[in-house]
Amino acid sequence: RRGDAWWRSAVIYQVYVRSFADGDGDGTGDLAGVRSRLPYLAELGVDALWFNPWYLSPMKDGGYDVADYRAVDPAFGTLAEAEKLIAEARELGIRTIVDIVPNHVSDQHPWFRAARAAAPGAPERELFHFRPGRGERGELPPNDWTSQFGGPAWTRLPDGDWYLHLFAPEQPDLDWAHPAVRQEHEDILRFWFERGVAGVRIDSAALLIKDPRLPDFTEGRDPHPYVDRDELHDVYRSWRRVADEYGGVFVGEVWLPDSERFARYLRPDELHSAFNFAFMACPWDADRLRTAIDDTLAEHAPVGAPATWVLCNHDVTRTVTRYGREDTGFDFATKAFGTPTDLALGTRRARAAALLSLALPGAVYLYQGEELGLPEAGIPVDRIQDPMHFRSGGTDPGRDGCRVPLPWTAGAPYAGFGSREEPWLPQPAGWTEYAVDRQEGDPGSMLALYRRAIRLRPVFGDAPLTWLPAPEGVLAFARADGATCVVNLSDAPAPLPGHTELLLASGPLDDRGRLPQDTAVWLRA
Ligand code: TEU
Repeated sequence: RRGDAWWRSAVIYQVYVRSFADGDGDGTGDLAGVRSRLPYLAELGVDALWFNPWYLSPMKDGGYDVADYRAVDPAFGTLAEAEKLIAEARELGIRTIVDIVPNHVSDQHPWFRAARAAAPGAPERELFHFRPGRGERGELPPNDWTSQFGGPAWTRLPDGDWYLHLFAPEQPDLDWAHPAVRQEHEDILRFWFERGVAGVRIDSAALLIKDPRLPDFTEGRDPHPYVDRDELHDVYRSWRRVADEYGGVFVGEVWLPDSERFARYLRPDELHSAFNFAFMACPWDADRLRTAIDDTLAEHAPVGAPATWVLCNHDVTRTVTRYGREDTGFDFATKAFGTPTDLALGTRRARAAALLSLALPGAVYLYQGEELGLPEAGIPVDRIQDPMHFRSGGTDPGRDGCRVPLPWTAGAPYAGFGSREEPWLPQPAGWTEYAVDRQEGDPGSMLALYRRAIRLRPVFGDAPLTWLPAPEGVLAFARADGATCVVNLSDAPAPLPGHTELLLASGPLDDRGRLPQDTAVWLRA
């Protein structure tokens, strides 16, 4: 791998710390748990770990409500332990990416506590978006914006002022027009780069800047009052200067349907990379996937940024469940709640999708449990923790189903998550089937497939992708030295090119050596 450009083709494993491994047995995953499982991650062959927020937090949104960006939450461990973890991972050749949440803080952050305690109009309130309400007595929110979790994006304090929160009320939005907000975040970046982190994921990266007039959304969306504002680029240019001092890299959570607007963030003086949500949301359909891949490569090439390939994360329905449904794409608006899923079908497709994404040029993000083929778990209503569920008035099950503690050891209590106490989210019946120790002993397991694929992936080199002629419904492309990936999404078995070596297959070929439906192979000329 090219030394300082490791991120251009890395396999990056997302660790949702709360649910990865529990080192102290209290029912919540922690840094001790991660440290104990570093050999597992090294064996899997990943290049870097992206940790969801591990900072001090009241956990109203799984740690995306940060009370202190320079402290590790005691439920997870200590700062000293985080430093040890970063160093130990590095010893194994694994880099660390932390998750910075710049759009909002926790309502328990000292800045918001001070703002709340101050009077309307006080300078402490200028770090946030405080406004008087509308209506005769100010009883109506200042504008019509709604929270991403449902309901109004405004909450009123007893003194009559309202404050803005694009997410939960416990996550007040910062005012990025304030110089102290900018300075603070550059200091936070330095703080973590000084501790050896190699990269930073930027949460909700396109939402930070608001139109200072805070106009009603219905006044018109162009330019949008808080999504993808031009002033953001100025923020990321100065962040980039900080990152460059340390050789650090950014991956932005930039949700934008417009690919030209998206690519504007990926510039040599801004973000190194951003998540490819278009690929994640793409249905399991050959034409749609090919278009998504072509569009991705076309939008990244002119700016010189590597593509990223994402199949799932801690916010969306797990891949095998999604692919087992009739509507296989991910739609934030509907999420296809409750549609029946065929897990055998979903698993077959997820195995093929794993080989597809790992063969594409760019970096691959892998969400913990994806390598085990975990399905979305049903969470009993009285155990749901996600604020999205509560803010939707209970109509949305929320995102906990993809955040269930991992199964490590089939015979152990709580599937070896490590707990004496019951895990913070219940593991469904049958979870032990997916346990790491079981899959390690099974060459046909999802884990075995991921291990082999990640190890073999360098055969594709840095070469660009060339599409090969293929029957309808079949994706076939070549990369370096004749390394080829073929995925069959049609219902007819696909003949494979002759004179090739079969490197890896996501499932068995048929008795005539053809590639069955929902199966992928890697070949070498
Ligand atoms: O998500 C931002 C984001 O785009 C969400 O609004 C997304 O639409 C939502 O999760 C739908 O499922 C990031 C984090 O990934 C998420 O976990 C946090 O809840 C959110 O920011 C607030 O920090």
